[in-house]
Amino acid sequence: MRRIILLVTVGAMVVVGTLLVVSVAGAQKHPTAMAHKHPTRTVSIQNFSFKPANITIKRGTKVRWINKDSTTHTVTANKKRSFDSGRLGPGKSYTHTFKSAGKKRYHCNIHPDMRGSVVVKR
Ligand SMILES: [Cu+2]
Repeated sequence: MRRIILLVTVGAMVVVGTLLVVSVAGAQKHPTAMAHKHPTRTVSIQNFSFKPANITIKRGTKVRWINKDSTTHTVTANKKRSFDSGRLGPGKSYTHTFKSAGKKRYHCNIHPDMRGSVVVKR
C-alpha cells in the first residue's frame, strides 16, 4: 500500500513538473515570437525624398513613414488603392502593413518626383 502511494506521488510530481517546464518555456518564447511577427520598418520623408527610397521586407511587416519636412507630402501606391496615406502634414506619420508579396512602387501625389519602393518577400 505504501508503495502504491509513493508511486502515485512520484507520478503526480512528474506531471506537475512537466506542465511547469512547458508553461515557463511558453512564457519565455512569447515576447520574442511577437517581436518577430510584427516588426516595423521606418522610412523618413526628408528634403523631398523617401529615406531609404527602396526597402526590402518580409510579408507581414509594418512600414512607418514619418514626414520630417516642413511641407505636406503623401505616400501613395502607384497601383491605385494598394495603400495611400492621404495628405501627411509635417511631423505626421503613416503606417501600412504589407500582406502580399511583390514590388510595391509608390510616390508623393504632391511632388511626383518623389518615388520609392517596397519589395515584399514571402
Ligand atoms: Cu511630397
